[in-house]
Amino acid sequence: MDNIETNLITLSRHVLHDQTRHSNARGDLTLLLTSIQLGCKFVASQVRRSGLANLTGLAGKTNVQGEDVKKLDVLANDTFINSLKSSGRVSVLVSEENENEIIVDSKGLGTGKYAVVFDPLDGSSNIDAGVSIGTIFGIYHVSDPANASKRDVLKAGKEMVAAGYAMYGSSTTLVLTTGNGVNGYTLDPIKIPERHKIYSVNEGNSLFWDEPTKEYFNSLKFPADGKPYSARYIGSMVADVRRTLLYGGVFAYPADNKSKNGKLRLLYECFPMAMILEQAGGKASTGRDRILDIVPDDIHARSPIVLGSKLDFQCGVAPDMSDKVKN
Ligand code: P6P
Repeated sequence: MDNIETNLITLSRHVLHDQTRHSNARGDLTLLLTSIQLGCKFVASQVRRSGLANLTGLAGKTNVQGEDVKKLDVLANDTFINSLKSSGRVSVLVSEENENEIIVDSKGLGTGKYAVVFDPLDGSSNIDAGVSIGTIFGIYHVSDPANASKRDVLKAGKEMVAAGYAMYGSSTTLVLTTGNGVNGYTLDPIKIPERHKIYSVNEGNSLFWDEPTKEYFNSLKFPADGKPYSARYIGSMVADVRRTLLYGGVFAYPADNKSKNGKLRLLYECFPMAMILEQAGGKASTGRDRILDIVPDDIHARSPIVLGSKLDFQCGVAPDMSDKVKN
């Protein structure tokens, strides 16, 4: 019989162990993360069944972003809202699928001491193509649950206490940081490689890019050393960021003259991924400023984003872009 590990370290056990570092830890974050994990497991099972259970295709609705909402989107959103509410540990929820924040009355249920911002099914436009899609989430502490409001999430990304994503692909992986490094669901510590010649951006937008952005990507495609970067772009942020986290390189969704602030949402796409990348030893910038220093002015605010390996930020970039990206 192989020497099979029987001392199983689950996500809950790992986080509980990690959380006991904090003297006032009472297991609230562990319980909250367990409710998120439960939601991810259920959504993963539905994504796997989606072709069979007629869960793909449009649900005949559009979300606050005006995007066609697919049935799995609705199911994922409802699943996470219900799972988070029943944890009794949240008092504010912000979802990409809901125009307004959701204030939760946790009285009698629990402490309500957290706010969760999430994209329940990121990359959902790829569902029918079988591309890996996922859930992205960030967690803020709520100082006064009895008077919770969106002000509890309109705070700099660096004030998040935890962030993570689940990717629903050939297998389901959950990657999480509570500000003490990054761990995968199998709890293998994740560190992004210092460098890898891969760039990941939607070149179809290059017509609309400003000059520094064009120069930056040209410096990767036509480098002085004659060894260009490889292009990899899936169009599902969770899948593109996961590849960047595991292999290295850079992922970007720059601003352009079509989308002045880029396309990706600051609170529940850029912040969680920025926190994960920094905790894994990488960087995350708007192209000018550190993403996690930004204070959002709206729960659905957008931001340009460049994230990835430290050294790929500095190699051969355009002069003015290098000033922007280096921080
Ligand atoms: P584009 C998916 O729709 C998404 O929100 C992210 O997952 C992804 O990174 C981005 O949009 C892709 O956008 O314009 O390249 O199709």
